[in-house]
Amino acid sequence: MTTKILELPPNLPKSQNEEAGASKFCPGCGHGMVLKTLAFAIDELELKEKSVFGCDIGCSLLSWNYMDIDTVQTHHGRTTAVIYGVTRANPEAIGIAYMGDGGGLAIGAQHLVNAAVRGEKMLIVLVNNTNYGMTGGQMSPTTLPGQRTETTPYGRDCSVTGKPAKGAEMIAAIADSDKSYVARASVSNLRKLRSTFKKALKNVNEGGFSFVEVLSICPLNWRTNNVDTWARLQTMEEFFEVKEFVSREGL
Ligand SMILES: Cc1ncc(C[n+]2csc(CCOP(=O)(O)OP(=O)(O)O)c2C)c(N)n1
Ligand code: SF4
Repeated sequence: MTTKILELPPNLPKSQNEEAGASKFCPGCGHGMVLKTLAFAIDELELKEKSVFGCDIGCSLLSWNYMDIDTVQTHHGRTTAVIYGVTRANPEAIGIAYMGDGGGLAIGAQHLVNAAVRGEKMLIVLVNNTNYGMTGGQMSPTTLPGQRTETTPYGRDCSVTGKPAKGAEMIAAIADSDKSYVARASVSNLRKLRSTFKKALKNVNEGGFSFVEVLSICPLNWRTNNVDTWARLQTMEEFFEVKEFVSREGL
């Protein structure tokens, strides 16, 4: 019986690289879930051959060989600019820029704002785990009020740091609503995340700009067990509204 189970092929999307080997993310990390869900959405829309994937610095760079599609790895915060360079050079391409909240909302914020205002033909996936994951868990723009991190050991004090940045709300306010898709989803509901990615990719395939923020988990730096990790994600979902902010008919 055990042998039979071991013989079953893994349920991997075609757009995921089978030869990448064991996941490089920490056990329980949200990045693997987001990437696999994204790969399933690419498969479903048959966009694998047209897609170009860009990963940022941060834990997102661990996806450098994760997708079985053309991939480029860039400097921290610059993935957005590199990917819209790709789609400007090749307007047929589906550009996907994959980054953390630090890459998108701190060091790469200027590119994010300009890509949204100009309606660049691309999908930006911003994985919000409320900290700088790769460098050991410092405060990021999206760290929750009162959240303890390496650089806020007594909890984030918003009277000193300002309030957390709400990426999807900001992009919804500046993006061209005629050609944009803007949403926030969560790794707590992968079925919903997949349909969100599908709408976002369809919008890009039709020449639009898409932004999907995904609320994700970082048990290593949060120092949380399973129960506390999911409780933290629930707190995030209360603070960061999970919904579609901008959409259009036909997606
Ligand atoms: C120009 C530059 N500044 C700082 C760093 C150091 N650095 C590497 S990863 C990182 C934080 C990444 O956090 P985030 O973008 O939120 O992604 P995560 O690791 O959480 O997925 C920083 C500050 C760098 N690589 N390059
Ligand atoms: S540090 Fe956090 S975000 Fe990075 S791989 Fe580990 S769990 Fe994932």
